[in-house]
Amino acid sequence: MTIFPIEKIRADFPILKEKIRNKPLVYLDNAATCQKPQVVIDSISHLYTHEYANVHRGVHTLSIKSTDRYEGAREKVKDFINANSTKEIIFVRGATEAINLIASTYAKENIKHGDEILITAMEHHSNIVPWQMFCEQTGAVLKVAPINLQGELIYTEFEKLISDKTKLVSVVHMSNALGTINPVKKIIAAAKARNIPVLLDGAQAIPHMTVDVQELDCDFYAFSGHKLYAPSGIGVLYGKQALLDAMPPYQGGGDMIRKVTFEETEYNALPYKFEAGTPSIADVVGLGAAIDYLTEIGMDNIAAYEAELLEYATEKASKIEGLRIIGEAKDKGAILSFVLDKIHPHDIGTMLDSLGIAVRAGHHCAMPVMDFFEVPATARASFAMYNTKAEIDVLMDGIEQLIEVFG
Ligand code: 7TS
Repeated sequence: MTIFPIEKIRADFPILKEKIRNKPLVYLDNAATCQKPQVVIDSISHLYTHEYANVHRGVHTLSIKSTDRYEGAREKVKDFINANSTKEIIFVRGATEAINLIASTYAKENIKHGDEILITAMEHHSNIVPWQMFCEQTGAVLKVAPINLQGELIYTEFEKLISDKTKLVSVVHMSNALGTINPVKKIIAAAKARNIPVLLDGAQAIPHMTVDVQELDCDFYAFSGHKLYAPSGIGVLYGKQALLDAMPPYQGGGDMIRKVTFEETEYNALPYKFEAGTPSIADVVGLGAAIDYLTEIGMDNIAAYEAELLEYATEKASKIEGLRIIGEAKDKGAILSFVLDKIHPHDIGTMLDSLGIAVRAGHHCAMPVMDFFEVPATARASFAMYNTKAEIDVLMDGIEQLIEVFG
């Protein structure tokens, strides 16, 4: 077994040296967004210092350099998720925009009144609300596959909900509120058997495991850069080329056209057809740098290390009296959502902050999950590859202190 280079990795993230309230920062809010390694910060600074200009527009040296960097990052994303072609990699603002893009292009073209869109009960709001809006506008129907008390999809119920009316399956790969990793291969196979396209919301899965879109055989895959050690404001929509080719454009403007007259406009080829306007150039370059960094460490190594962290945290948390873990799926990523008897999650969050520990307290943009578990909110510790067992000890000691004082 390779030894995970945790000390080196920690040293690569400057913010981890910060003190919060005079305590060493223990950053456990990685599901909301994770911190950035120096190489990512430097890549942005380098671009702005030496190579910055607009992309796809100029013949001048800086524009060529900037375009090379930008398109080079697209190549890196393609390799990272094993897409077939860079034409299948669309840069967007994040997972939210990727899903909204599908709702306003693919869905608009292919899903009509009475047709059904199938999601699960553990979705983030960004994979619920765009479909509700779409259904309101078109008369399509949103179907929701239920979960069990462990926070797992009840697969048999999911299967029963697939019918000839289903025109899109859109499910989360890994839940942000529960940590559950869905049986996406099974889901995709079941949908494929009826020729139904599948969109995976990979916002949480992407930083924690190897994602191979060809092996998965999903039709669309959405993720955000900022949860993948890359800048905020950039994300990716992967789509199979044939589907993307057939879809109408998303936004109109510069770069997405080949020819414009007042009578008609001819759209650009993929992937530019979906990238209207000046993109977030430096953030794309930062995403490329993050991918290089992660590739060097190896996603499988990261997954193995984080599995150890989760196991350690779960074992310790299970021993704390009055602590209830929300989300106990067999297949689970590095997220520990919990509630404490008598202490509101927001108070947990505030009090842990006074110890230098950052966790998220709230509904995690998954209010239906909170309703299902009959809790107003949870406290959530979400781990990244730079976290350690020693930090988990600090968290657990902090929780014990809270219980002692307020429980
Ligand atoms: N899907 C999932 C599963 C998510 O966890 C999130 C963000 C999104 C979609 C939306 O991503 P965005 O980058 O477009 O905002 N999740 C969280 C979270 O758990 N806490 O803050 C944001």
